[in-house]
Amino acid sequence: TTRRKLVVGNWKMHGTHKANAELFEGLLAAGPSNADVAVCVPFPFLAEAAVALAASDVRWGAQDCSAHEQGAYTGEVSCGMLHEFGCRYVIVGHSERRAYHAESDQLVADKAKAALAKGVTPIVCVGETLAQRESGETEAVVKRQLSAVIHTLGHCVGEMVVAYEPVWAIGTGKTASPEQAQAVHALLRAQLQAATPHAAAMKILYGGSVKPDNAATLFAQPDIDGGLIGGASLKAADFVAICRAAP
Ligand code: G2H
Repeated sequence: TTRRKLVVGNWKMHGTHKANAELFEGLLAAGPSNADVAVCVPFPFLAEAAVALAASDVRWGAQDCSAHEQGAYTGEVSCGMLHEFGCRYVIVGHSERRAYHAESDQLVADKAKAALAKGVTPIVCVGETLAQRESGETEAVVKRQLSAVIHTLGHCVGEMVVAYEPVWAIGTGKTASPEQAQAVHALLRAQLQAATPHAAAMKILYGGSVKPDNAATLFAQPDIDGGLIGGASLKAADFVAICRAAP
C-alpha cells in the first residue's frame, strides 16, 4: 500500500490577523507538494483560514472540539460548528490538552466520535512522557490510549488519523529518532490491524520537533505517513520545506 503523506500544521495558541495573512500567502505561493497539507488554527481564525485557503489544496481544521453535539457548555465548540466552517480535520487528545485540561482517554475517544459524526476527520494524538519511556511503559501507554478510541469508534476506526507524539519530544528540540518513531508506529499499526480491515490505508503521523532538516528521514520510515508540525508550522518557509520533504 502506498499511503500519500499528510502534513498538518498545529499552530497551537499563536497567530494574529497580520501574521496569519503572511503565513497563508506563503503557503499559497509554494505550489503543490507530494503531501496532503492542512493547518489547524485557533477557533477565531477558522473563518479567515476558510477564506484564504478555499481555492487552494490546503485544508484547514481545529485543535480541539466538544464531545457534545450542542447545549449548555459555555466556552465549548461543537463539531457541527467546525463542519460549518469547512474544517476537514480536528486534532483531539493532544498531550497539552491531556496534561493541562485533564482529558481522559475516554473523553478523547468521545471527541473523535463526535467529529466523525459530523464528517470532520479526527487526528487522535497518543504518546508517552519521558518518565514512562524510561520505565519501559511506552508500548502500554500508547496501546491504552489507542484502545479507548478503537472501542469507541467501532466500525468507523478506519476513518481517523492517528498521531504519535512522544511528550518528551514536543517543543523541546528533541526529536525521536526515525527508528524510535518507526518502532512505535509499527506497534500502533499492528493494533489497528487487529481492529479494522482498513489499517493498511490509515495514516499515522509523527509529531514532536519535526523540522525541515529531519522531516525527510522521518517520512522515509515505512509506517510514518506524515507529520503534525507545531513550532515549524508558524514559518511559511519551514512548513513548506517540511511538506516538500514528503517523497
Ligand atoms: C507536537 C508538535 C505539534 P512541535 O505538539 O503538535 O509541536 O513541532 O512544536 O514539537
